[in-house]
Formats: sequence, C-alpha cells, structure tokens
Amino acid sequence: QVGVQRELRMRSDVVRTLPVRDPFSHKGNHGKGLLIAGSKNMPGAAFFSAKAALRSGIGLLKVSVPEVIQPILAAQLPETMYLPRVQVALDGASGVGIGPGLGRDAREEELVCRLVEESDTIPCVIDADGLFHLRNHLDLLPKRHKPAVLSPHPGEMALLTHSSVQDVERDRFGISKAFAEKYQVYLVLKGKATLVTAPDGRQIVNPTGNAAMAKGGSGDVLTGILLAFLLQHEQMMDAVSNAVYVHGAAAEELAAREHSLLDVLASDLIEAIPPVLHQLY
Ligand code: NPW
Ligand code: AMP
Ligand code: MG
Repeated sequence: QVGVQRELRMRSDVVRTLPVRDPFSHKGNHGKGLLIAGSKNMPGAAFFSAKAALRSGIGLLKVSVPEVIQPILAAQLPETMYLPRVQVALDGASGVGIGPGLGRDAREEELVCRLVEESDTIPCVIDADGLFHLRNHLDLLPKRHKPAVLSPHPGEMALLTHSSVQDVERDRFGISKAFAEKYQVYLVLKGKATLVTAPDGRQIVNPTGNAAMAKGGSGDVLTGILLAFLLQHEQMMDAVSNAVYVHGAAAEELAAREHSLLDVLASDLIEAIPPVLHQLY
C-alpha cells in the first residue's frame, strides 16, 4: 500500500538506540521527572509508575500524590521525592507523567489540562485516568510544541474516539494513525502486539509481551518506563518503542524463568527490568 510506513521493532533496533550513559554524567543529566499519579484508593499505581521510572534510569523523580497516601509511598519508595497534590507545579521538571491511579474526581480535570498546557516544551506521558480527564480537551494536544505520548488500552482508546472496544480492535492501525495525525501525538495502543504511532503516521509494532501482563498494574509500570526513556533518548520514537519493548520483555523474562503466566505481579515486572536491560546492554 502506497504511503504506509509500518515496521516490527527488532531487538537490534533496541540495542542500537538505547541511551549510553556518559561516565561523567550526574543525576541531573538523566531527567528530572514529575509524576502526577495515585489517589487514596490507588496508591499502588503511583508506586508502580515511580519505581519503574527509577529502574529505567531516570535521574531524579518527584511524585505528586494526595497527602493522605504520601507516608505510605515514602516508606515503600524512599528514592523519590514527594510533592503534595495541591501544590503541584512543574518547578524545573524536564518531563511529566500524568494519570496512573489518579482517580476520576472532577477536580483533577483542571489539573490535567493545566499540566498538558504548561508542559508544552517537555515530554509528557498521559495514561489511565489522565486520558479520562483529557477526553473532552483533546484540542489542547496539537497546540503543544513537544508532542505528548498517550498510552491507552483499547477501552481507553474507545473512550477517546467515541467508539467501542470492538471498533478499536477491528482497525488498530487505521484508528491509531488517524488519531496520532489529528492530535499530533505519539500514540501507544496497548494490547497483544502494542502499536506505536508517531504524529507523522509512522507505525511500529512491538513483538514482546505475554498474557502474564493481563493483570492490574501492568500499564502503570509502562507509564514509568515511558517517562524515564523519554528523558534519556534523543528520538521520541525510539524512546517510546524501546519502553514498550522492555516492558514486554520483562514479562517474557519472568515467564522464561521462575514464573508461569498466572503469577506475575506488576511489582515482578518492575524487578525484571534490570535483567532485561542487562541483556540488552
Ligand atoms: P472489561 O469490562 O474489563 O472487559 P478503566 P483500568 C475495558 C488504575 N489502576 N485492557 C474494560 O472492559 C489505573 O491506573 C490501579 C483493559 C473496562 O470497561 C487507572 O487510574 C491499580 N481494559 C484506574 O485504575 C491497579 C479494556 O476498559 C475498561 C481492554 C482505572 O484503570 C489497576 C477498563 O478501563 C489499575 O492499573 C483491554 N485490552 N479492552 C492499583 N493497584 O493502584 C477493553 N477494556 O475503567 O479505565 O480501568 O484500566 O483498570
Ligand atoms: P493496562 O490495561 O493499562 O494495565 O495495561 C496493560 C499492559 O499489559 C499493556 O502494556 C498491555 O499491552 C499488556 N498486556 C495486557 N494483556 C496482554 C496480553 N494478553 N499480551 C501481551 N500484552 C498484554
Ligand atoms: Mg492502565
């Protein structure tokens, strides 16, 4: 078909494009991430995204959560800094992740829109409830200088396109391309063979992953890897494709060793990032 640019992400593409750490670098060189995630009933989502970002090389991370869950998270994850949700501001961040476990309280809608506007020139990943709050404000996306990255599962994609999950699954390539071009975003349509589409319509199919990932929290892990990789790669398409590849490879790594497809937890996926990266470097 004329004009169709689709490729399968190969292991060699990932190996060739993973970031190289300068021996003289310091933490400030590897991204200052701000993650707006978690709520009273979903502290875990914030934990998964934050820990995955740290395991994926991010230099500094601030997590903005409601004050009520801050002590629980701080006890579990002392490597990050915490910012009360009410005071959230970009404040020198070089990349933002918005949405995992945020909840659907209407008060968060304004916050999501403000951050999408204010993070105009830096990478911004929007997932989960961030997508829910943005669903009626998609016109903010093409105004950004730096394209945003959206990572919907098919249910969220149906919400964004006012269609059904069946419609999305029937034409993953076409629906992704139309959306990414219209809103000028990198679209990560999750599922078996996650499909990444660039704002120019170029598409990359991810070969890694398995059904062990069909469990709560898996997507939240990907948000963290995406944020970390966007702050360390030169090219956004490489960052996004490599994040999706490593996320799926973590599940394969677990299934190939001591796990079955039933017993893998989101926390296990995070702990499988190190062996996957070790093999790729
Ligand atoms: P059904 O009915 O299940 O078949 P929602 P969510 C549909 C946080 N989490 N993959 C699905 O259809 C997230 O970060 C916190 C997935 C249903 O109608 C979010 O902030 C956790 N869904 C929040 O929870 C662990 C598919 O979409 C709808 C689908 C809600 O996120 C869990 C589900 O979407 C979770 O990550 C597909 N392939 N196809 C924690 N421990 O803190 C169709 N659907 O309502 O946005 O729910 O994804 O769980
Ligand atoms: P979420 O629904 O946001 O938690 O995201 C689920 C994650 O797990 C996405 O990255 C999906 O691509 C992945 N996933 C879920 N089920 C499967 C499956 N059957 N095969 C491969 N990947 C899957
Ligand atoms: Mg999700």
